[in-house]
Amino acid sequence: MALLTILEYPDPRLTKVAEPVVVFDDALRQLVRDMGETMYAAPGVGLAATQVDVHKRVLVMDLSEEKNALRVFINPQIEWASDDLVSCEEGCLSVPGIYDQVRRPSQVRVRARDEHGAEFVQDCSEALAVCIQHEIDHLNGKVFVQHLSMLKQARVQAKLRKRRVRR
Ligand code: GNR
Ligand code: NI
Repeated sequence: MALLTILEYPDPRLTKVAEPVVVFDDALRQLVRDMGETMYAAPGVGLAATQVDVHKRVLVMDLSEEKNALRVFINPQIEWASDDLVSCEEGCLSVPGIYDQVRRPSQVRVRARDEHGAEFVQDCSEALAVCIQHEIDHLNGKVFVQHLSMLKQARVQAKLRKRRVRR
C-alpha cells in the first residue's frame, strides 16, 4: 500500500494524454489500490492516473457517503452524451482551493473495463456524470480550469502563483 503524490496545476505533466491499458495484471491492480488509498486520504471523490504521474487510462471514484464503494474505470469511453447541459461547481485535487462552475452534458453512457479486464457499460447522471467527465478530461490532459474563460484562467493562475510564493 502506498500514498501517491498528486501533481498540481499548472504542472505540464497534467497535460499528457494517457495511453490505453493493454495488460490487466497484478501491477495494474496494485496501481488501482494505491490510487484508491490516495483518493480516500486526500480526500476526494475521484482520481485519474494522470494526477499521480501515471499516464495510463485508469480512474477510481467513490461517490458513496460511507466511502466503501470504490469504482474502477479502465479505458473509459463516452459512448453517448445528452444534448442538455448542466452547470455544476467543480473542484480538483490538482487545483487545491479553487472551485468554479463548469457546464457539461447532464448524462453520459460510459463503456469501460474493471481491473480484471471485464467490460461494462455504465449510465451516469448527476454527480456521477460530472465526476466521470472530469476524470476522463484528466486522461486527455485537461484540467477543469481549461473549461473556464481566459480571464478566469488567468485569475486562477495568479492565485496559485501567490500561494506558492508564500509556502
Ligand atoms: O474530489 C473531487 N471533487 C469534485 C467535485 C466536483 C467535481 C469534480 C470533482 S473530482 C475531485 C477529485 C479530482 O480532482 N479528481 O480528478
Ligand atoms: Ni481533478
